[in-house]
Amino acid sequence: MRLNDEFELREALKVYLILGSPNCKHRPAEVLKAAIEGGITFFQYREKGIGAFTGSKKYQLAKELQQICREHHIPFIVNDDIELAIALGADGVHIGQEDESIESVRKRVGNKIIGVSVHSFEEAIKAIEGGADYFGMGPIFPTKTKADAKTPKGTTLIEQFRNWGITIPIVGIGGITENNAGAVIKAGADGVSVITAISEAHSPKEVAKAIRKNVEADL
Ligand code: TZP
Ligand code: MG
Repeated sequence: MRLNDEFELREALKVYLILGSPNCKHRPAEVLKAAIEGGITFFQYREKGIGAFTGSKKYQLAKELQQICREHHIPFIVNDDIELAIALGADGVHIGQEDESIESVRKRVGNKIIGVSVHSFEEAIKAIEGGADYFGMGPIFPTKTKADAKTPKGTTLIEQFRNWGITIPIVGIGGITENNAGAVIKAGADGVSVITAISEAHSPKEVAKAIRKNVEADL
């Protein structure tokens, strides 16, 4: 799948699940399948944290999750690991400010999706000039999932970006649940990125469904 049309990408970003083996109480494949049934629209494989897989275990899990995404026409992208994304023929990558430059990643992945985490106006301009396809912005709310996460900033920066005329697709991230997803969309985001609200849910399907409903209601 290749999603380079900005409007298609914007649509696809509505309910954006991120996970890797450290985030799941149940098998990641089962969580992903349930979340797809519930209505997620985008998936990022992010293998980070205590006990994170490396090497062939990481590759095998990525491949399994990619296959599930393919069967359901859900874009599959990889966090940070550009080599893995290329080896798998993933739909794209998501990178942070500490990773390789966007220009250099673009040379390696061609016209695949490149998502970039941004936290300020300066980072945003640089990322747009570098050719980012969408922004991840957060943490919006407090999160325990990312050890080195910055202080939660709420939805203000997203609102400011929209007021400044920045139109690039944006997903909010950090502490997002079915109860606060609507506020992120109202602020101007095109979608919400969620890890634990879905990955640790008793029913990933029901939570994904509720988030999708609340996102659609405020779009
Ligand atoms: N980047 C900013 S916050 C975050 C990442 C990867 C973690 C989000 O996880 P959760 O469980 O949805 O708060
Ligand atoms: Mg990174």
